[in-house]
Amino acid sequence: PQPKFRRDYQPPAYRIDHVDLHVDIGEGVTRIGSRLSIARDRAAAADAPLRLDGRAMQLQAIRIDGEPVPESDYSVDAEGLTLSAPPAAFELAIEVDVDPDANTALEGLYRSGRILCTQCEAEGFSRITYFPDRPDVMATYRTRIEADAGRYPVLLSNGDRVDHGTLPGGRHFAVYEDPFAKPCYLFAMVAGDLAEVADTYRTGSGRDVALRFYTDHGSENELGHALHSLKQAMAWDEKTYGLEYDLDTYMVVAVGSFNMGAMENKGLNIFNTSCVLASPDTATDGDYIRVRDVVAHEYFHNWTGNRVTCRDWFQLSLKESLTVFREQQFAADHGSPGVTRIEQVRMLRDIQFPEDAGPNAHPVRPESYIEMNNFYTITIYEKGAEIIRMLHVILGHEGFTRGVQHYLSEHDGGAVTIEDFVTALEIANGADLARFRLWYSQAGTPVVTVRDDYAGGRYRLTLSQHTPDTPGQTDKAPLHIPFGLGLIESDGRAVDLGERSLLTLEQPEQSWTFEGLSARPVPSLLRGFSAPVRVEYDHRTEDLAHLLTHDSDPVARWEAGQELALAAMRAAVSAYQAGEALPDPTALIEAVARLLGDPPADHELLAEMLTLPTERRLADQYAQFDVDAVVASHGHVKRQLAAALQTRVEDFLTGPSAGGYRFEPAEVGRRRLNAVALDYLAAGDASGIDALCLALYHDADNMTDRMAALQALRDRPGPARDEAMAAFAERGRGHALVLDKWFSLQATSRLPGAVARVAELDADPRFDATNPNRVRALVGSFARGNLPGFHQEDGAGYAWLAGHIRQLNELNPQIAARLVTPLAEWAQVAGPRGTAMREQLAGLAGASLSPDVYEMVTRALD
Ligand code: DPP
Ligand code: ZN
Repeated sequence: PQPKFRRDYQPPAYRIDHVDLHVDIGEGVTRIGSRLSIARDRAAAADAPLRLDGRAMQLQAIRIDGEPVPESDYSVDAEGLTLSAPPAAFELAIEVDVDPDANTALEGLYRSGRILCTQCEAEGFSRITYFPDRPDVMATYRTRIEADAGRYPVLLSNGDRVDHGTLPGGRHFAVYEDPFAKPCYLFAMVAGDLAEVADTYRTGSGRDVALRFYTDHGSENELGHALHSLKQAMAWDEKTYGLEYDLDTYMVVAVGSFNMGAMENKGLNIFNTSCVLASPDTATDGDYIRVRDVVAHEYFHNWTGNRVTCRDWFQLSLKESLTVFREQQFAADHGSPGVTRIEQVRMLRDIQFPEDAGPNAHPVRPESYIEMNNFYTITIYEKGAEIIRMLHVILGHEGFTRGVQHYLSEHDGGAVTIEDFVTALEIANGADLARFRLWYSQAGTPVVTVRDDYAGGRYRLTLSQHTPDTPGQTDKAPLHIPFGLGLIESDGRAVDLGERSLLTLEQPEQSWTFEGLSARPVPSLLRGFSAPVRVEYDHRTEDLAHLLTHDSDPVARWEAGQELALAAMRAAVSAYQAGEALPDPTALIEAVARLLGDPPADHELLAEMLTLPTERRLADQYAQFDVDAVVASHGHVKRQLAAALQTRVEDFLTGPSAGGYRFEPAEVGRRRLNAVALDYLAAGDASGIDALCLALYHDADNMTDRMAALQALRDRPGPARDEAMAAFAERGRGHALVLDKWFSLQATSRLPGAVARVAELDADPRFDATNPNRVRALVGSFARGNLPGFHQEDGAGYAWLAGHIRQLNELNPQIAARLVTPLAEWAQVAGPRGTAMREQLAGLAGASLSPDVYEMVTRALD
């Protein structure tokens, strides 16, 4: 497979202004007829060929202006069809057959259970018909779907339904028109026997929008939260950005087999059930939050992505990062802003920083790709959103909002670039973002090193920056880094820094001096996590304890606790490697005890502050990490802290809420703190903990409490665990998302024999390799969430994962490619384990691979 390069972009030689689709769903085969209104671009040569992408389809007929095209005028290969010299303006009619039942890649038209549905981003439309599958070809669509009325009573596509009726032979049809020109990746259609839940939203300008949500019969009572969230998102976008919805109908369909979380198809979102269904009995608070935010995310795409889309896929972050940032703003407005931010930072550090330090490091605007699906990464999405957040900080809320509005009005209906976006912000603000642009082109996490000294009332702070080399990129330039700063005095009060609470670091090194201080202040660094960088500073332990008690910035305050814990864990790692007894984390225990003496009022924030850094973050402290030392040290610190805190955390245990489950911040905080308490009590092996968890499991009236009990029991062999797990498996009968949670608990359990256990689950009749959620629950959870299991010393975990990659390479290359990542970290894993991981990759490289897996494997071996 050959890479595509950003620098090779050429505008399309032919425009397609309108697409008329006829989808005739049959038994097995589906016939798709398209009529395309095509015109040659004025800039193109008169003899320019027209290339149409198309895969996994059988061409049945091809006509130009009604006349069959002679075979000499076109050619077909495995990737598409070329018309050698078409007229300047014409109508092209094509008929193809596709087989949705045989489509396990879940791109194009495919079957999920009893539903036929589509997924076209990034390049799935070329599995539906021959078409230039690129986002800068924008057309209006009219779609007619015809199917058996009994099996497929509901027929949906983008836009408004303009016609429908019955046909002979028990069949029926529906016709949809989408008046907005769109790229083909936003095309969608659905056919199935679906339950509908409907509502109405009145826009700010007084238009009524029909909201229609669809799901399999039996789960319609799990749509209320998503519907409510959609209305919140619609109102929020009007209030915050002045953006209204533009069609008369907004449809959402839940499907059980879906590669992504959800898809923002114009007027017809298709969702993974895991991101739309929620009921107290089946979804945790975390799931409720995810559903709310993904529903909002897809809705926000209607402007940032659909009305203004991407010119080419190198610009993917243009729509994703801006939409993720809008989603983050929305989430902060509907929950605890501090906790929302902390969760983002945790994910960035645990997943994006390692990606940026490994073989898959790539700029937020990549220069090349082999398979675009491999670039739906945490770097494009979340690091991209951090870039947008920095723009928000630099330009200020009003300036940023004005800039986004200018961008949308300037480019409405267009397919544009990241450069167009940054330019629009510059114009709307009279700003110069020349250096800032480097964030889009340089990969790797910058390191900001902090030095300070205090003498005679003057405090001097020096920041220097360096971005490490990444594959294909060396000698990076200094970036424009907004650096949030606080200075805390010994009595806990913050020095008023005025404008210098946000420093601008643009040079390799810069210093700032603060005068008139009576004593050395404690620096609160990178407040709000104002830039996606690593901070290196020789923190004094007493400073961190001071910040943990006094910092008014929730992120910096939380971070102080994380740093204290990491320092304790690193000390344990050193002792472990030297063969010495692991030291007690005394400073950490004292600081946490002080925190509990004067805890923040926000229970969710307190729970967050009591949650230790993950093993993955500890591992990320080392260029190469020692698995055994990391696992032992993390466990040691946690057990020690748990033993010391036992009586304190018992106060946080709460029974079931009065009046049933409510998804609201105070209740979420209460349940979260309860879960943290159980976790510590289990880690400290508190007496009676098993019985306590089992009772909570049985008494719980919601999934959050139930999961808290199960998680606390997960690594504790005995009758309580057996009983709770068996009862939970029973609950999973007939509810796929609940069963996924059961699989995930098994996969992440630290009990001995982890690989044998997951291997047994492969053969479990409830495991289904064609369902991405089930694969993520078993294979993904094990490889990403079970450090000691995956890294089992004999290498069996690596071999097991490689086996799944081989199988999925055939079934669903997109999912297979994602599973390569844990093995691709081989260079970061010390000792024979790293070598064994590499051997599995080398073994995969010898097989016949899909482009998706090939790209991931070869990059990891480079
Ligand atoms: N559906 C995915 C998302 O919204 C890809 N666009 O991020
Ligand atoms: Zn998105």
